[in-house]
Amino acid sequence: MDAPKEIFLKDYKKPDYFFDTVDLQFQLGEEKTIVTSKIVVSPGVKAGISAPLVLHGRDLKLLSIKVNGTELKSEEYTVDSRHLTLSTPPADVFNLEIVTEIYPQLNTSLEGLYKSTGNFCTQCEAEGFRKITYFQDRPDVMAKYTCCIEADKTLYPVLLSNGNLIEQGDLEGGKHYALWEDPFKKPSYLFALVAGQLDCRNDSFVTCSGRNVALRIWTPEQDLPKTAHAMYSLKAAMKWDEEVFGLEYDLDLFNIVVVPDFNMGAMENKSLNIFQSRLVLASPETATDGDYAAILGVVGHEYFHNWTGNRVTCRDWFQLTLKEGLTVFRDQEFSSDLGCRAVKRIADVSKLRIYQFPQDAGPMAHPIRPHSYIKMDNFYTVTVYEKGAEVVRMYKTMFGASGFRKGMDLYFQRHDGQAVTCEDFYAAMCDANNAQLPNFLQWYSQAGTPTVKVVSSYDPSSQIFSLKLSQEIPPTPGQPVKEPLFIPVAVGLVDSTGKDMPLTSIYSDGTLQTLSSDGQPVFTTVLQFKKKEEEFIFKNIPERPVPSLLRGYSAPVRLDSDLSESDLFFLLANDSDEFNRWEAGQVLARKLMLSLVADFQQQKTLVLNPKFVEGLGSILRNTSLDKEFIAKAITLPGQGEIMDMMEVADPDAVHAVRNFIKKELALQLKEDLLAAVISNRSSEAYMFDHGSMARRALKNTCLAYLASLNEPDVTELALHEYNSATNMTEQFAALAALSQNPGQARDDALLDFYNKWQDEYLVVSKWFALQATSDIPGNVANVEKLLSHPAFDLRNPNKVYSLIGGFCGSAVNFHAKDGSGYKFLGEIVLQLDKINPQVASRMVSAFSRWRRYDETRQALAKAQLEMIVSANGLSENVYEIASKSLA
Ligand code: 0A1
Ligand code: ZN
Repeated sequence: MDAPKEIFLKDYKKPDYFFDTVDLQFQLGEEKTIVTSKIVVSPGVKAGISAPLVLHGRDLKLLSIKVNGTELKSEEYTVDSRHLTLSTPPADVFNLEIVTEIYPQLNTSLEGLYKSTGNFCTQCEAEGFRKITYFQDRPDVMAKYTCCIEADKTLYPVLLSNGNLIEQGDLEGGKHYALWEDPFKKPSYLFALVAGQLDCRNDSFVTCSGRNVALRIWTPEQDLPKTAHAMYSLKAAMKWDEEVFGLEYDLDLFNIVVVPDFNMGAMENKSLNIFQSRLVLASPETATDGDYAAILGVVGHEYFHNWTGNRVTCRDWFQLTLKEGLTVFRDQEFSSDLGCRAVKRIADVSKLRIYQFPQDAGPMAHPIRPHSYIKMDNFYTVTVYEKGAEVVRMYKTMFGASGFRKGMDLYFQRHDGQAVTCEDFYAAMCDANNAQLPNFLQWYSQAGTPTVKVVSSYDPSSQIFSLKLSQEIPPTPGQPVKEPLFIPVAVGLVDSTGKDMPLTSIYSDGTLQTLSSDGQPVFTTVLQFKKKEEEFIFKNIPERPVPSLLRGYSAPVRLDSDLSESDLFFLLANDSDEFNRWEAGQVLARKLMLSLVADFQQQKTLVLNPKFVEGLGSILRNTSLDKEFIAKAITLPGQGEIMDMMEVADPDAVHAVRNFIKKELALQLKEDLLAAVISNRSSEAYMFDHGSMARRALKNTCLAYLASLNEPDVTELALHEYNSATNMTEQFAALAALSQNPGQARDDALLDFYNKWQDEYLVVSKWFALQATSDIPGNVANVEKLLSHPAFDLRNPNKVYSLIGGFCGSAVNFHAKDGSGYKFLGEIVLQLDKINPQVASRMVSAFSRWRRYDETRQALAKAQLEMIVSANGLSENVYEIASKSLA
């Protein structure tokens, strides 16, 4: 390995040269592919000084290089393993022509041009274009592209690239070609090419200005019936973006291609999105409600990138959250508008807590805009994406829907066709609203989850209610000291009957703010909390309220309030803010679980607080509540969330306690749970609508509780649900219920399921994941066995994420005290790294929190990390994660 080099945001420099047009020609072959790239280069501001032109390139064989038609002499350029440098390029606009040879059929990294099930496809974000040809492979170099593809006509009947098809025809020797032209300037990471045997679902969309857009989803013929939901999602996304943001699609063609082998979820290449199969293909029989929802969200996400990412892109990769945070925010809003807002918000916040909070508290903690990286691929993180989306959401919370829209309009007006920074987005938002958000930009540069502490007091004689807020941001690697952040805290005050009190004014920081200017009472107000400590005073409050704090989760912080247990039960039963109603239950559950964990560690007998059982029972029986909300409200916080709150994470104790509570609830609420399962059966055909999904969610959650009892009547019930299910959502939930407990019923069900679905590789992936995540004792051996199952393939990322990624998510088995889980992962990471560094690096991340555990586990995990960093020929991807984890 060349010495890994760290790249810093502060070192950003504008490119010395710009590329006006890029004409690419691909001669695709079985042994080799020849790429000819003709670029019109114009010198930047330094014109005349003629700085060297440095092009990126990796794993390329250079065949020829010409400037203005003349082959360069060997002393006019240098080539090393990463660059091609022209020492003295012409001072004026010139033509550069480079011919390279590449070997896509050998490319298992799935980056650049590679083959997936016999078809050619590309993945260029972040820095994959340099594996296709020598180029200034950076997002601030935007050019107009044409792409001519030549290939065997029988093997590769379909030839696709970005933009419009200009010309196609036959060539000698059974070959054919297609010429594509993209009229929009784009950075190289948005380039794409696909060639192969594919069929398509055809549809169309008429845009708000009346233009007809052809929509095509490409996949092998047998999967076409499974593309209906993705097509529905695409059309819904196109319409939504017009209605909510006034953004219209800008070409006459939009393609989505499905590939089984793909490192990430999907990619927003201009007019040629590429998706991994799981995020497009669905039928009621083979995909769950979760899959359907993911498809809607991701199809939306990639489509929304057309404006937020493609038309306006990032100046450099440090700005990634500019496009990703914003686009995640947009897809979250899209899914909320099409489904149920409260339930979606709960799901998104849960994801943030389960995955992002631990990252932000560990060795890989980084701001949503990192300051440095070794491999950019390692920074497509939950921090950049999900915390980034929370930062965008805060603008909307501050400026309201119409103020946010004004900010977006100004952003496009100013920056269409440009590569810009997070400051540009901030400026558009503030300028459009004639406002400033002091300390807000700190969210972009400071890592770590802030804790907001709230102390409340009420004085009946003056009818004043006060909230004292303070904020604390823990130190993170490289950032020992933190500045205060601007934190919008949405607050409502609930009276003793459970109603929101009207809020007339707030007093803070020496100023009085009158609420409700148009005479309408205000029930939720947003406190602008921007100092280390601040007090907010509410006047004319006739009785002591229960404050409902951080409504809708208005900022990505940990809240530490002085609400009592009875306040929380009161909010669980009454809060008008559905998110906070759920949250009250979660806070109670977290407190309860932590105190039971302490009891468990001291070998005390575990006893469940009857008020908690009663609280959840009354939610379960409350027929006026949304069923999916009920399902979420009765679900306990995950094991990871609790471990994350402990001084020393104890997976065995957390596992035991969570199981104890589950069982106890199932025992005490058995009648209600049974009733919910039975009354939520349905013989209707599968529908992807909120009502049906909510029904299934509640039924499946209740069945999972019941299964924890491991009683014959419940096993009977689960078996009945399994056999009578007509859709994967219910069938898989029943299988999961049956497989909770080791034994014959489990083994039989798993075998039956595999036999039924062995020809559906996406379903087989679920089957892998279910077994991998299992908490049954000694599961390491099972997972090891599954590695050599004929359906498993280390080269397919989706299968790796299901089996190995799934395993790393299981608290008890991955963290097995004998170190067998760690050893298993250590060995696999090294094997994977030879095949696909990006995937290996995602897997090695499971070790990064090793310091959170007891000494025995620490030593075992550390040994694996040390073994990994010292391995020969390690990729930069894995090196970065492993070495930072050890630092
Ligand atoms: N931009 C895509 C995700 C993506 C990122 C990196 C990739 O390769 C390293 C591939 C895809 C999105 O946000 O959907
Ligand atoms: Zn994205």
